[in-house]
Amino acid sequence: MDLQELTDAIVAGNMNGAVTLSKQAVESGIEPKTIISDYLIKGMEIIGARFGEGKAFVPNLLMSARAMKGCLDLLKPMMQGESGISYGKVVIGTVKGDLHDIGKNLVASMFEGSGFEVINLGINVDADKFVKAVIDNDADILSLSALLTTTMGYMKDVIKAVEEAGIRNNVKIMVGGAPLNEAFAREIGADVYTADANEAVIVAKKLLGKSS
Ligand code: B1M
Repeated sequence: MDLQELTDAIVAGNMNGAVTLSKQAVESGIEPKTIISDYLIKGMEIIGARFGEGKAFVPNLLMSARAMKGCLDLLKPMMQGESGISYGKVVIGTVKGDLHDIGKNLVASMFEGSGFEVINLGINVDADKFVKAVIDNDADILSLSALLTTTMGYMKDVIKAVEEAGIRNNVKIMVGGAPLNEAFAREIGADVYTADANEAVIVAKKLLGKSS
């Protein structure tokens, strides 16, 4: 089958078409992870670039996001990890002021699918809520997401709140999102920056000493 059509359906915001094509791709033996990373994310990148060039608008982004979510809802249950395995607990959320959740949910799904327990706090999460969730769940990892240059700075406030709560040594802090990089992560005192969902899982296991 021609999976370019799936990318096109995401770009066009055609949820039913995208979900049908995702189903067909699974039935033809393509791994859910490959469908997401090679075709769905590509569609979001294309619509994002068009938005940046003034050739697409917020309603287009919303429709593409809805189509992407429909596909992720279908594919996520197919990526569950081996039962009984728990590599650790991850608290994850998109920081205050930021409503983007597709990438963050993808990271959460990959963590779940790889055998982590995930507490997903959603979007627009303030520092106190992150701290409370880490304490209440005795989390091993705090994972922060931001997609806006105007909200990424709030990650520093979250890390400060974690330090002030006296729990900084109990939890590894991972950050991610399109406008971030390693230098920024170092500057705000995070333990690590990862560029995508796959890398996040690999690095998380290393951070907790669960893989070489
Ligand atoms: Co927004 N938006 N948006 N948007 N939006 C961007 C981010 C933008 C780059 C578009 C552009 O101008 N080209 C731009 C930001 C510019 C900037 O900050 N410099 C932008 C803007 C400006 C805005 C608004 C201000 C627009 C407006 O209202 N005028 C507004 C802000 C709202 C707010 O948050 N307060 C806004 C709104 C929206 C929608 C609501 C319409 C919608 C979001 C819907 C939703 O998420 N439910 C939306 C969308 C869809 C986008 C784009 C097109 C796509 C984002 C996405 O889902 N990508 C985006 C352009 C782009 O990124 N190309 C854009 C796919 C996703 C899989 O990738 O999220 O990067 P990503 O996640 C990756 C990695 O970053 C990483 O792994 C993920 C998967 O591999 N990662 C992590 C992410 N979090 C991680 C955490 C980790 C590790 C890795 O922890 C360990």
